[in-house]
Amino acid sequence: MQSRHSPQGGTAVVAARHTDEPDTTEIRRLADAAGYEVVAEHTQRTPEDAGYAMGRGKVERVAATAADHDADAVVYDGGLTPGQYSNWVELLPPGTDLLDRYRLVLGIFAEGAADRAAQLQVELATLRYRLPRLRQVTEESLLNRATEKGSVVLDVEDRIDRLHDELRAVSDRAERRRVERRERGFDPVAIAGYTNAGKSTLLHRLADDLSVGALDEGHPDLDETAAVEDRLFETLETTTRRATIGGRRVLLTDTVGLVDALPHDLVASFSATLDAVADADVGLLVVDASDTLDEVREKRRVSLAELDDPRCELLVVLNKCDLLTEEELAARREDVAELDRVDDVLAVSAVEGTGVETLRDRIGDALPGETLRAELPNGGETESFLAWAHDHGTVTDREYTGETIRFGFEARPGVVERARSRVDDLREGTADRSS
Ligand SMILES: Nc1nc2c(ncn2[C@@H]2O[C@H](COP(=O)(O)OP(=O)(O)OP(=O)(O)O)[C@@H](O)[C@H]2O)c(=O)[nH]1
Ligand SMILES: [Mg+2]
Repeated sequence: MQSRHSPQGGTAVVAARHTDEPDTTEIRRLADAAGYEVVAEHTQRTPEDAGYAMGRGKVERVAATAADHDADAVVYDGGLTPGQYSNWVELLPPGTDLLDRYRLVLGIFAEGAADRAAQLQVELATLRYRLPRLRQVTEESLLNRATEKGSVVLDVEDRIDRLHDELRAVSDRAERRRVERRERGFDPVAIAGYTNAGKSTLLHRLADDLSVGALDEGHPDLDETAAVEDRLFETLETTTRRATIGGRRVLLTDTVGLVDALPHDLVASFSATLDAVADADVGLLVVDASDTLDEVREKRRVSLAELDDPRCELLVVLNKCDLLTEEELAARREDVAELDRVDDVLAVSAVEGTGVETLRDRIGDALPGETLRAELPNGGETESFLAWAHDHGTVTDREYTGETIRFGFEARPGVVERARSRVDDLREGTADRSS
């Protein structure tokens, strides 16, 4: 498939500092997702020059490599302060773009964010990133000579305020939508996890084939597609699809992936992911189990930290188990099972379908439910109530006795409460008529 992110394009030199073994896999993949071809890399063990985040000599070598390759960009695997940033730029060949991890990811999101909320969030994150840098420049120039630069800072601050307001309106609308869907008997289930863990693939596995179009028209997050691609940040908006699990109607939300070493406010800006998890009855934390045990641990730690202790039932899904031996899988299971916050661990292969039925059952068990048993007079009103019940939960053990219909009804607690009051009305109706 052609990249859905129009590439920023060009070639890049990667620079990374490390404490143990150099591992540039993730930063290279991020560069790739941003549309860069990595032509060279430089890594350096700990010693650093505070002015550069790496040794100055190393930065000079990076600059020389960039010049040799005529590279379009230099990518640094970490965050650069405004001061470090300008020190690097001074050493790099003129015209070379300098991207730290944060800018790189912002670039990917800026290219790929298609819906209004995601665009607002990207703009907000970008401005938040720029503001302290802008303030610094402004202060320096104000010291040197009186300028009008101060107004640029004010403009940015204003824009940030307005973005906040707009985003609040967007998230209020999303909140209303969630409440409405709950009232209609849908159980929200969120799929979250590190980028490229297989969230979208799992969504496809679990979701109904039915189009969601008829469900609630005009709700932009309802979608039949969620692209699957072996590229970081393939999914840049939350996507919601319908599923039927244990007879219950579920809305599954596929979220934007998480990634390590990003300032917390960037992650927080992509609040739709966090809101979806915060609101869910069940959260699936998808982990790429084909990573090494250390990576699994680290990515899971990052994910749990970012999700900020959700109140939902949390199931860890060890995905891609088709790529693992029994022992490798056992080691990963054991590791996750020790975590307090996790309610259960399940191994699946979203691609092959292994373990998916067990996962469905487990999700079904985790959905908060209540059962109501009732007996109502056989008749049109009862039939129409049962049609409603069927749309909002599961009707079980339906039994016709001639005069009456006996049945069970399972659904979310709030829905069962409403069913109970309708049942009472229908009974009272009979009582009125029979008296
Ligand atoms: N072998 C194997 N590959 C898988 C499995 N599940 C997903 N993949 C592959 O992993 C890659 C990422 O899958 P996605 O579903 O796009 O992952 P994601 O978590 O949605 O990723 P982002 O949207 O980028 O955060 C794709 O190449 C999938 O085909 C699995 O069970 N086994
Ligand atoms: Mg995805």
